Amino acid sequence: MDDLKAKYLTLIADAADESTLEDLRVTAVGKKGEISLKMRELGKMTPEERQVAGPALNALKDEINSALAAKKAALADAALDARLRSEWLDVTLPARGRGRGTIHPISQVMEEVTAIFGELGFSVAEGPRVETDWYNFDALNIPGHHPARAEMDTFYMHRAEGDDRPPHVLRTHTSPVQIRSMEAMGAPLRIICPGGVYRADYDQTHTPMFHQIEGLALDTDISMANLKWVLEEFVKAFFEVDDVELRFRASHFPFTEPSAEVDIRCSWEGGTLKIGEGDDWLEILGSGMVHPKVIAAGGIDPDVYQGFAFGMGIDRIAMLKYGIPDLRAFFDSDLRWLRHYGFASLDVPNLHGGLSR
Ligand code: 2U9
Repeated sequence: MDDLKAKYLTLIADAADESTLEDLRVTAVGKKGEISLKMRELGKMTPEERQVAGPALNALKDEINSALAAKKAALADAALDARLRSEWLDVTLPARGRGRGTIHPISQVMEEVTAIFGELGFSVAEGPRVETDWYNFDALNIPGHHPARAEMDTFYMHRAEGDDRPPHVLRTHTSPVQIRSMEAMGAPLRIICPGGVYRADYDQTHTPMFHQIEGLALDTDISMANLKWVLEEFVKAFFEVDDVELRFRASHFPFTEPSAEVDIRCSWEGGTLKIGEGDDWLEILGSGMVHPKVIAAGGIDPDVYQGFAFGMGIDRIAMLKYGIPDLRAFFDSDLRWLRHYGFASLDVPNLHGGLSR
């Protein structure tokens, strides 16, 4: 028994890895191992012999099991030490320039527009992208039968079987945010609402998700003249030009009356766009005086308050300002495109430091 003990304790001490250790466990104390076989021989012994050999074999088995457990723990410690030595990271090293991210042109333009309207006293309001049809349509004077409801190529959400309520929609414009803001804050109110909107449309100039910024100003003495001045200030600041001519063309939207589409004077000489000079006109946004029914839908008295609203596509004005030819590339996540058209992450746009630098 002393020989057995010496043999196994030496083998265990010399085991180099866990699988050798497991093999040793099987040969020594496994079901058909050497110690187990010896234990089976106890039956053939005299009671006196058994009284001596039995406890001695049990003690040997315990001792070998403890040695196995201790060696297993020591091997695991050594393996962890080796891993810690090989897998190290110097957190004081400078970041790698190659993987530096950029600000997407849509985010950049949203920041620019927000900075401009911030200076003009507008604050930013946000709301849900999944809307009820009341906030997205009815409150904006677009009732069930209205053609605009079909024209907007709405994405409808699925309702459970037997649930007869009208389905939720993916908002087709950011206008429901203005209704929610009117309800929450009342008048007077000056807000802009930037964000993603959804329409089931896909071709060279349309993507199923795109971005808008809409604005709303409500007070007791607001007219189209205020709208015109605000939009002129915006266009000059956004396109970074000293002067620009705006053209208001009569139009029609359900939520504004009167309504106007706004063009800016420009030239396209040699394929490059110049804002503020030339003989061409470029449509950049839609606008108007908020329809009294819409003011009432927001819980505000239209006999006391009136105001203007406008809306523009961020993706479109980003393409115009930064000479981006294809709308669909905005959503391709192509790293080469993002590095080319992206903006440095720490250059937050502001009017004093230059919007786009
Ligand atoms: C409320 C009241 C009025 C927002 C407006 C437009 C005109 C407009 C389009 C521009 C390009 C959408 O992205 S686009 O296709 N928008 O022409 N939007 S007035 O009027 C509102 C909004 C909310 C409560």
